[in-house]
Formats: sequence, structure tokens, C-alpha cells
Amino acid sequence: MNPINIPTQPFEGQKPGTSGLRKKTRIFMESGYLENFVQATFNAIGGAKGKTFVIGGDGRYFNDRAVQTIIKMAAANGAKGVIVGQGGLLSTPAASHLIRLNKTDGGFILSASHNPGGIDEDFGIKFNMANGGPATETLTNGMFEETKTISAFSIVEAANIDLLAISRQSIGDMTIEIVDPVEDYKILMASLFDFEKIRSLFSNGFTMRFDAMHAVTGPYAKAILEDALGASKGTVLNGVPSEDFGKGHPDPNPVWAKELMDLMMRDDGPDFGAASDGDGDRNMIVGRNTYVTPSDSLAVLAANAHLAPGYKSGLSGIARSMPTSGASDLVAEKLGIGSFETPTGWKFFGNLLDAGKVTICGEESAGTGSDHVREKDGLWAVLLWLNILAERKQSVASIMADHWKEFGRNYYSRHDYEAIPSNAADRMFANLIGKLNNLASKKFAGEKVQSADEFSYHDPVDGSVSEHQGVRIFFNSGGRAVFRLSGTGTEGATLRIYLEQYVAANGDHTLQTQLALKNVSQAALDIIELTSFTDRTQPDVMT
Ligand code: VG1
Ligand code: CO
Repeated sequence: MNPINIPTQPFEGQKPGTSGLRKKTRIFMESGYLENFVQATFNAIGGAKGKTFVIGGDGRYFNDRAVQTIIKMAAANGAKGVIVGQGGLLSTPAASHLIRLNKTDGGFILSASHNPGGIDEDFGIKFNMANGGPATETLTNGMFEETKTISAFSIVEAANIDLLAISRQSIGDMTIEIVDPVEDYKILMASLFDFEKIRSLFSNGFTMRFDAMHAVTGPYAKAILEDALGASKGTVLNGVPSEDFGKGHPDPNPVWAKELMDLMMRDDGPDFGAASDGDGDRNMIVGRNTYVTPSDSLAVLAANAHLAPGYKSGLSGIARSMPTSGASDLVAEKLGIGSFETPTGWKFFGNLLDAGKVTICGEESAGTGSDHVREKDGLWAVLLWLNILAERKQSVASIMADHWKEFGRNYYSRHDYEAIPSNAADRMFANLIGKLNNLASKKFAGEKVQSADEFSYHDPVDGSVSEHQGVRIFFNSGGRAVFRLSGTGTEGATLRIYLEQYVAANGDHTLQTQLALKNVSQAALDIIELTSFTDRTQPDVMT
């Protein structure tokens, strides 16, 4: 069981500031690639000696082999123990919970989240820290530095571990605990929500469909929604995790969860629908004939959270990512609690949650969560919605209408332009940033610019500063356009344009979303000069 040190070379791929690595699966399968990331992580945290880690992933192609490799590397690096989800499976929020519950030194989560899976698609790995949250920028920068100088990685030669049996095994002195991926997470959910109330909602005929998109939440949703809460069998669609997610994108939005959307838009459709992404940290919420934007979902959850037992004493504050609409700010204002605007990415919420400044956080990309873990949590959001629906006994549509009547409506949409050549995207952004100071008072498509800036974040807890976090354009009309380049794509650059238009409480809340955003949308395209830098005229995905 002696560790062997295998020489390797500094490697490219890890970007500073990103909490993980996402690449084509075949790249991860090259000898030493995954190993380099894992060793760089061990080095950056000051070694693995005597430490414990959680390991699991979303079940995509190469998940099982990667789990075996990490176990053997942990053993070689002197780790004391690892906790592994049965079958190598763990959703991101469940991994976060296991890290916290067992007070481990961190965990490796294998997922490229919403990116498709398979030998010709994407694979990913991320490291979460002892608080259960994504590696902070300080640590990811450290990992990046390690990747530049790494010269060897350590691994033991040992037989593969049996990942299927709930058991305690060992390699040398390191223990390997194979645990049920769902059990502890289910107990946590039962401690936050009124399962009895939700059970009676279902027994009174309330209907639901949950689309697990062939990804990791299938087993969680079946155990919690169908088995514990009594939703009828068949409530969970696409509930068996598959290596290629049924060849789909496990991205919970109206485009990729079209089957569910079509069902929900029927007058005889279910009362409530939801979908989750590859690693289970994001959610889409939809009522009969009613799509709820993630930004609105965050606002509604925050405004009603006190109806669930886990939040009955109220919230300490609300945080949202910058591109997320201002709907949750209005709720925070009314509740008289703090609201925070952070850069895109869950890692920025960690300090606020640890410091007790916020209870609930969310992103426009359908990530919502609370201080129960340090990750966004798809099923948590679904259960909080169910708890609220069970208490208010109203349809999703009427809850939304009430909400807008009280707070006004933030019409919202995100337009994505995928696989733009990286150099064209870089030139387009350089041009945009170069002219930001001259935009105020100029008119585009009838929208007058009030102000424009590049967002930078000053963390109120540790004082760190994160710059270049996207461009914001505010219009006099109450509209806003935000531009960002995705950090999670694996092909060229993905431009995200986020569009928002506020209509006050006494205004018209019945407009079609894209129509309500027409002017802001055209103004955004004119400002970024999309057609002079690319050949694109239409977004690839609109959510
Ligand atoms: C996207 C989303 C962002 C989210 C990130 C990770 O990032 O926009 O809100 O935090 O994915 O989510 P980007 O850089 O491509 O816009 V997940 O579900 O991949 O852990
Ligand atoms: Co995800």
C-alpha cells in the first residue's frame, strides 16, 4: 500500500478565480489530468495528512473512475478517512451537508452541473471547503499557483473500492465510508419543512411533476417527494441518473425542460412543476400555466419563508447575484432586513452566510438556497415552495399575482449567445468597457441611459475585492441590461445578456415577458454592437 509518486508537469486549464475545473471528458481521461487537479488541491490546502474528505458526483460518464482515483490519491496523501456517496453519487447540496455534518476538511464534487455528459461531452470537478461551500478565491488562486509548479502526484496501487455496498472499507490506514447519499439530506429537509402539512396537501389531491433530467436528483426526489411526502408514483420524471443524462442538457430552464413545460402549460396539467440540474443545486419552478422566473422565485421564497418551520423566526437578510433582478431587494426593504448584491457564483454568498448576515440567497440562473448548507439547493427550493403552497392554499399563479400587486413586477429574461469565438468576444467587451463612461444620457432604442459601470464587489466580511464582474447599464425607464461572459462554458465564449424592466405595483403585470423587455433588449444589442463583432442575430437560449 505504498504511495507512488508519479512525475507530472505544470498543467493548463484551471483558471484563477474559478472554484473548479470543467473540460471535455476526454481531456479529464488523459493520464494525469484529473490527478493534477486533485494533487494541486491537496497541496494548496496544506496537504491531506490526517484530514477527512467527502467524495461524490452527479453520475455522469467517468464519475465512478474519478471517484476511485480520488480515493487512492487521498490514501497516498495520508488522509485519515473519506466519506463517499453510494455508487459514487452525491448531489452538490448533499455533499455540502455531509461536509458540515461530519466536520470534514472539505470535499470533492464531480460534476459539470448543467453541461451535458458523456465521453464526448463535459466533465468537471470542484473542491468545497470545511464550511461546505465552494472554494473561495483565495484558495482557488492558491490551487492555480500549484498547477503552475506541480511536478508529481501521489497515488496508491490498490484494488478498486466497492462503491455499491453501504459499508466501511479501508486502504492502509485510511477508512472509506460508503453512505446512503439521500438519508442525511432527507433528515435535514424534514427539520426545515412541515412534512406533515405537505403530506396532507398531496393527500388532498394536489398534483406535481418533478423532472430530474436523468441526473442526480432522481433518487433524492423519489425518496422525499414520493416516499416521504406521499406524492403519487410517477411524480418524478426521468428519475434514474444516467451517464449521458439521456443525451440532454440537465439545465432546468424552459428550453431544456421542454417536456415538463409543455405539460405545465396545459389547462389540465399538474398544479406544480419543478426541475433540477445535473448536480442538484439548481431548480426551475412552474405552476399550471405559470412560469416563475428564478429572480421572482427568490423574492417569493424570501417573502413567505416564515411560513416554514425552519424560518419561522424570520430572515436575517437576503443576498442575490448582481445579474439577478431587484425583486428580492424590494422584499428585503419591506421586511426591514439587509440586502446584498454579489458577483455571479455561489462562493460569494459563503462569507455572508457564515457571518449570519443573510439567511436566503439566490441567482437568476435558478440557484436558490439558505444557511442550511453552503451551496444552492434545488430540492430545498422545491420543498419551500411546497410548504408555502400548503400554507397559503393558493395556486402558483395567484401567489405571483398577489406578489406583484404588493411589490411591483420585475420583468426579466436572460439571452445567451453560445460558442462565440473567444477573440471576438474579448474585442466586443473591450469596446464596451471602453465606452462606458460616455453612455450616460445617450439614447438607444428609445431607452435613455441613466448610468453604466463595471461591477466590482467589496466583501463586507473579509474586505476582499473582486473586480470585472460584469457590465451594468441602468435606464431611466427603470430598465436594466447586464452583460457577462460565462465562466462555465467549455467551447469558445458564451455571452449572457440579462434584461430587466420594473413595472410598479399599480402597473400592468400581465404583459408577455419578451414584449415587456423589447426596448431594453434592443438597446442592449445596440450598446454592445453584437452584429459588428459577431454574426449573431438571435440568442441560442432565452430563459
Ligand atoms: C452559471 C450561472 C451562475 C452559476 C454557475 C454555476 O455560471 O450563470 O449563476 O453560479 O453557472 O452553477 P456562468 O459563469 O456560466 O454564467 V452550477 O449549477 O454549474 O454549479
Ligand atoms: Co449545478
